Amino acid sequence: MSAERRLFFALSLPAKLQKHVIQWRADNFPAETGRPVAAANLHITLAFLGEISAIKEAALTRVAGRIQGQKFSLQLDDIGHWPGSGVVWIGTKRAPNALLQLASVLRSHAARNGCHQSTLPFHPHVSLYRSATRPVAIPPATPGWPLEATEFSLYESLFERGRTRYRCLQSWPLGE
Ligand code: 3AM
Repeated sequence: MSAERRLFFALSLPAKLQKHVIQWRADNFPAETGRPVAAANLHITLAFLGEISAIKEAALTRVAGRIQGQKFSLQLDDIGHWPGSGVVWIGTKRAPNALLQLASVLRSHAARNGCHQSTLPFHPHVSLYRSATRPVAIPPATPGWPLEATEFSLYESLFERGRTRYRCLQSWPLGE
């Protein structure tokens, strides 16, 4: 029997940037804001696949390996709160085309392989808090950290001992 795994494609944040973000979050939000996302779990989701079979996973892994995405850089200079989903996030005011194209191609391949895709437009973001359903005082700006994306990855989402952990299964380089 092949177990299904909960998977998603994402961009990771370098460890140094994770530390900066976590420190800034601690300095700018009260502890009761919501459930803080662990430093190692900070990422930008490109396409959520859901619980999928090994066969679908293999198909999507093959597709990912054929994508000829380009490297890009962005500024993490935007911030917001979505009370409906309870997410406080940082993002970018100017999403590079290469990022939008990469997400679009991954999401359309995911949909073609039967992974339901949200009808909401793609809004690249790093979730900082979850379960933030009460009003949140949003700081006026982030420090505007730069993020260089040179690869994208497939992650497995695991729930172990009451905690969510993301395990990187495979990464693919982005070209010039
Ligand atoms: O960290 P973010 O918010 O970018 O919200 C979940 C997280 O993205 C999202 O997948 C990422 C890894 O868990 N996610 C979880 N369930 C989802 C669903 N049913 C979902 N995205 C869309 N539909």
